[in-house]
Amino acid sequence: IFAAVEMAPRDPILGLNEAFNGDARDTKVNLGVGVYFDDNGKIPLLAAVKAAEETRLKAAPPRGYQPIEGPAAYNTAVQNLLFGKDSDLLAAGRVITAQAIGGTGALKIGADYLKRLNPEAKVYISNPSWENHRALFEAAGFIVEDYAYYDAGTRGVNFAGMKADLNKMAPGSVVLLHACCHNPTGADMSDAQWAEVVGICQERGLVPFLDMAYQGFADGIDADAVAIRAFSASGLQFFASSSFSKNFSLYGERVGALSVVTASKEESARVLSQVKRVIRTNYSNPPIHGGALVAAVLASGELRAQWETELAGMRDRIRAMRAGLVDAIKATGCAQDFSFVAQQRGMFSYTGLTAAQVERMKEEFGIYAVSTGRICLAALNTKNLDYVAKAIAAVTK
Ligand code: PLP
Ligand code: TYF
Repeated sequence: IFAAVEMAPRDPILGLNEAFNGDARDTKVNLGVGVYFDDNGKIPLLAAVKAAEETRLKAAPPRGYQPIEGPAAYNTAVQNLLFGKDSDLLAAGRVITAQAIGGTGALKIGADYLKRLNPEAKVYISNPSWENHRALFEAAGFIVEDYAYYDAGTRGVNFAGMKADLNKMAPGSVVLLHACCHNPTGADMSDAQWAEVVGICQERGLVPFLDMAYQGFADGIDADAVAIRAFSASGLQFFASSSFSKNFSLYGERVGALSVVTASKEESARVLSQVKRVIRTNYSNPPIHGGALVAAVLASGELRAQWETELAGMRDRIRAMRAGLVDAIKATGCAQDFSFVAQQRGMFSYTGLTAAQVERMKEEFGIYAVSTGRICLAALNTKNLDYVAKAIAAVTK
């Protein structure tokens, strides 16, 4: 039965990890995958998470099935982070949330549900976007196209191009938007631009799907929710996927959520019933552990404050690495100006390095980046910063 099976292509980002792990050089640096490392190059276990975990281990709760949509305590905590705890939408019962298996699982549940809801719709993702966006929506049966987003000339958002593309979309089209910390470019829209996007979605009857994988990594928890809050204030209905992989450093626990904003409390009940049906036929109900830790941290005044401090620490360290990289490249005498790296937001930078330059970084220096020139700033630290800067200067000479 498997004789004719072809080898599937490797994930371009996760595949880099395998190559990196096989590299024997002790100076090697992995700027490929989007994971936050601390200054010692380790994935942190946040102290707030550790404390919640210790309490939970002591309590040794039984492991029954969870509700299909996950526990209310978790889902309410997610809603408060995304929409703000004083949100009118929440008070009106216009938001439903289901725990999901990471942000990826949330996108998958949302995509499957949208396919049932509106099978003929087209899905639009930014150009460029996270690779898996296209794959997830195509796997759900949609035709996926892209809208203009990144402007390599300004290293910012090609907003005129984006608006022109949004204005061409048929009513009912699904528009996937990165809520903050755009992956892979690091280029985000301004508040005023978000307001315009909301207006176009409203005028054209588009279905916004906001993907929030990095809340707290740009400016702060509420500041990074500006897109969600703008859509919330518009009266539109929309989807939001969210993830605690990055901001709780819980990657492998697979903790995320799908939220859907509906027109009314009554509509919410019907939509939730359908989302539950999608979940039931995928994996029945979500795992307990990671979500319980997040819910416990967010429910405790003390642990929440500790988490916010730790999150700010991650955010500040990435910012320091951005500034440090710009300075260190400049200090090599490199002719090219990299100051844009300090303006970009979140974990990533589209450096403008070509595929050939990325290849040289790997071959000559053992520094791994995505072939598109994307690097993860959160993998830089005070020990490897100068080495990476010298490599960039060398390959761009
Ligand atoms: N969406 C974007 C834009 C991402 O960068 C990621 C990265 O991991 C995800 C979703 C998926 O998050 P998770 O690892 O929680 O599945
Ligand atoms: O873009 C990244 O590096 C992260 C991690 O299939 C990731 O979002 C990358 C690829 C993938 C899953 C997660």
